[in-house]
Amino acid sequence: MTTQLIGEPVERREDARLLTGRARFIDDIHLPEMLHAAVLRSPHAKARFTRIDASAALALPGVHAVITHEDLGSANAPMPLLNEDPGFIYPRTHQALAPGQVRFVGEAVALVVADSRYLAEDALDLIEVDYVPEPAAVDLAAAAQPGAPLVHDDTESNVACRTADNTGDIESAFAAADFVLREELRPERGAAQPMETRGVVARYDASLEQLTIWDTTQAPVSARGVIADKLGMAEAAVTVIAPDVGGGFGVKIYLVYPEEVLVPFAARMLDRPVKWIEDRREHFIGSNHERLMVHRIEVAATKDGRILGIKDHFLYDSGAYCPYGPINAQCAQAILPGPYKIPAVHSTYEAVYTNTPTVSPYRGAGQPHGNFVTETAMNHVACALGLDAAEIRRRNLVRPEDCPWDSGRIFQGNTPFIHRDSDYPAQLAKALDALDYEGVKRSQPAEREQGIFRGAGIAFFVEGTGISPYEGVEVRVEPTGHVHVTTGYPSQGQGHHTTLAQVVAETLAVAPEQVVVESGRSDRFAWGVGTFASRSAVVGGSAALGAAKAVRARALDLASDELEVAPEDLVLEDGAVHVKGAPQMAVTLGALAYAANPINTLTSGAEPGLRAADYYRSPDGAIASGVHGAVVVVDVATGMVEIETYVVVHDCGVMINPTIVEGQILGGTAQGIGGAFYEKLRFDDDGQPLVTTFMDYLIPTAMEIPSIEIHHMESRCSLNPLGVKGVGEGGAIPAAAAFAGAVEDALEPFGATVRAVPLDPPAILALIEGRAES
Ligand code: MCN
Repeated sequence: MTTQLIGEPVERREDARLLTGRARFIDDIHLPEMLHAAVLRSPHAKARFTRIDASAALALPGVHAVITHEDLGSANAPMPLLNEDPGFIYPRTHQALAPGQVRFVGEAVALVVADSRYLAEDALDLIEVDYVPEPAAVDLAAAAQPGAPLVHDDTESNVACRTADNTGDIESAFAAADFVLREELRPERGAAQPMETRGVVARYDASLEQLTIWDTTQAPVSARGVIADKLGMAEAAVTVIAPDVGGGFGVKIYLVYPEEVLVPFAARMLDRPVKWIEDRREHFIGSNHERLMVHRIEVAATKDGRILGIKDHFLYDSGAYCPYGPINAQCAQAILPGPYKIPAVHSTYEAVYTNTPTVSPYRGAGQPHGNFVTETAMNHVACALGLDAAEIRRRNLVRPEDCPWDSGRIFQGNTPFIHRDSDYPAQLAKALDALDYEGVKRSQPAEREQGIFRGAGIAFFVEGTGISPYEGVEVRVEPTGHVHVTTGYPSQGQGHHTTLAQVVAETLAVAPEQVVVESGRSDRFAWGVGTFASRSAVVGGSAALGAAKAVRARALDLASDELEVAPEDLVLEDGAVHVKGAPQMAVTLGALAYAANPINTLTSGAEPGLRAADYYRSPDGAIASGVHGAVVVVDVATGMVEIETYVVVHDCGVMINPTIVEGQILGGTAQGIGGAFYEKLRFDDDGQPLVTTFMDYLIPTAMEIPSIEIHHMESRCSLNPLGVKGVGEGGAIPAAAAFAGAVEDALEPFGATVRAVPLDPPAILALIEGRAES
């Protein structure tokens, strides 16, 4: 029997190890003779220095090296720019160690290597740097102004990039409008904060001239290329391994952080293994941030609520460097029209350097921002026109009969944003029903008289997933009958090994337990890009399917020779090829793999083994979509919010594993709620971070996250052979808009208008008291 596995809630094979403490994270790696590193970080947001005096640190017994920019030579060349943008004016990337000028508090200035981390930290205190502080550009809007202190002195302005994306006739749209909404909307700065901080262990084998790096990266194959280049080594001499990684959420795909060059550099220099583990404070200041944007949006509408056009000009805080390109701004811009048929959308972003940590994607990569803007503006237009928030959405949605509907927008990876394979009106109906939206609305007048302020909010989302470039997967049957699956993209908790095994096991008709999956080691699979942008199910899953199908075809060919029966008369079941109607005439996959390596008779040019690799790229990606709905009760005396009901209607196409999909939705939604209600990074006017611990950065725990009701709508994606759309970020994208909409609805008697998230209790009290900034 061929067992169906795709679509089944197969238990995650990763969990037994993870839940019983047998996983191996970077800090679990202990190598003989290993030394420990600590990073000296800038205490200033902007300063120059000419001298680093490390003599006292080096004199400390147990200190092996203090590495500064002068020691690095060509290893300190600027890091690569990962994404181009047509509007770039001043692309600037970071260097491993600041060469005489620092641009944010936390920037790496020197690396100390010592017998222990304690000693290394002590040595940091003994290093003297003759910093001369300079005025810093911290506030986003101020930094964008002419005359602001420059983050990069060789530029004439902090505007790194200015890019427009214009679709449709905007002048006619606004000329025909009965009503124009104008306002400023602001999603604030946050950060991913994975449970495991970053870390690197490196070992140089001088006899083999081989460098091995264990790295909490989301992209080991890509990281290998950059590290080899920086260290002047052949890629073949460098292996990057991403072992168990305790969450990435985008922050671990920087390509590459300073420590990913510095620690291998030190290991090779000292010929001793070196470990560096980021502590939480370092993570707050030395790892990337996300989210802050200021959107000035104008929405043209008819009086019956048809949206005719959107103009949006927004500032995007890039932080001190822009190594990832302004990707978050690109994504925010691409998804501005959401799932709506908006004839004209003109938007321009300005990516602005500030003297704050670099900004790169965090779950959703700009999509939560763009989504918050559009969905919040929808609420405000509805309110101004006296329409219901659900009704205005219903009137503007792209309908199945309109599809394929080209929004005209271009998403990350140069992917056209074309709506297809989804039913937005059905999603809305499902969400409203699950939320009892009408019931909440009906009971509001009586409740308000009793001082109960309950509100309902809904927010659509569309999620660009499965983007280019490619991923590859190799499938190899062993003579033991086991199937070995390898790929270059690693998992940070997404359960890739389980879902890859499902796809391959079903295609080859073997038990999933027979499938051994390895990922995230550049020495096992040398090609690929990385885990980000909710792409692995589409790109990696399809490659796995392609490779497994090729192996199946080869197995049938080999069995045809072995059994002397035509391939069309054969069938693959239970790990063996049978003759149709004569199951006793069979040969196992293991036996075929053995026979496929005829040691004595293999001819030149023939390829041994029962194996295949496939590489898959999806030029149009896949658009996942859905609706979040929240019912909240606001305590108007304290500003506290209780989320009574939280509903997610979600369409990620065929679900390879519904349990994993649910986990992804829950995790994403929890992070979205964090950004909506709790989490905000703040700096003082000099660029000193005011939030560097979990005492100040309030990540919601399981206690704060409400129970989340999930409804799946499984519309097969027509663009890839598995029929899947990604799911990794969808939960995080609309949560802020749904939460904000619900709070605004609850506070309607106070005339509250939400224009920024997070909406923490002080912000909610300000709304109630009419003190919120407009
Ligand atoms: N899946 C499925 N059926 C689908 C779609 C996906 O069963 N129709 C499964 C996939 O096989 C995979 C998981 O769901 O096991 C997520 O798939 P996908 O949406 O393709 O996302 P990626 O695997 O590319 O992971 C990246 C995505 C992103 S961009 C962030 S950020 C994020 C996320 O995944 N970071 C995570 N989820 C995370 N989950 C954990 N635990 N840790 C992170 O760091």
